[in-house]
Amino acid sequence: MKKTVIGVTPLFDDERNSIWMIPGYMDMLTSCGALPIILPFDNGSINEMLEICSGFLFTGGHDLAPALYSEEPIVQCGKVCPKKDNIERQIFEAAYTNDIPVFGICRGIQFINVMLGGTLYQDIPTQMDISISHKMIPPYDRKWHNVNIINNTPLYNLLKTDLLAVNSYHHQGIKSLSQKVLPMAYSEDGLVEAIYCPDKKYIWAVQWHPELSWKNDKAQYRIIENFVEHCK
Ligand SMILES: [Mn+2]
Repeated sequence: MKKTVIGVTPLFDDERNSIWMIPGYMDMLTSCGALPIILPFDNGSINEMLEICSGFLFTGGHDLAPALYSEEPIVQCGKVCPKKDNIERQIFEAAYTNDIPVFGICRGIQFINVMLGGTLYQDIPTQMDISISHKMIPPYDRKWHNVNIINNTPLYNLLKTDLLAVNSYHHQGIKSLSQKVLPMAYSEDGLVEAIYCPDKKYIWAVQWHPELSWKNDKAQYRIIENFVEHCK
């Protein structure tokens, strides 16, 4: 049987002026039987990417440019990457229109929310009254905080649990939720940690990092395996 090809949005290293990738993104997809490919920053090849790829993984990385949700950056906003914002916007719009499966991780959940009209906290510690830290210290394959999974959401139906311990490495998060998505999980301090698009075959995103925990966390592996199954 032919492998399912999944396009992975590129990470960009500003210092080296180079594309790079965290191996976990590739390895977890490979382990689930897919062929992940790192996509280029090539706005002229979106149609070809759609022909080749059965699904797209939106990776972590730089902060989103606040202009994408009509805000000026605050000083605590991190470095942005217009190249990544740009290519991801075009891939997402094409995938959304053509109902191609999409999974978003960390920046990915933030990006999808913003593309569909939502907004972000530019810096959680500055802008939110929070009770837990969302920026864990290594090793990152540990469980760091709990999320409450909402009953009868696709995530609940997949894992059959309403409590999940996850890792957490983010300083931004969803502020206003897009009206085109529904929440699937909240952290105990009220931050949206997982979403899906009810009008699409499969668009899911999580605020945590399965690419760093899938090896020793069966629930995270199952989430990624489920994404790959939907791409077939
Ligand atoms: Mn978190």
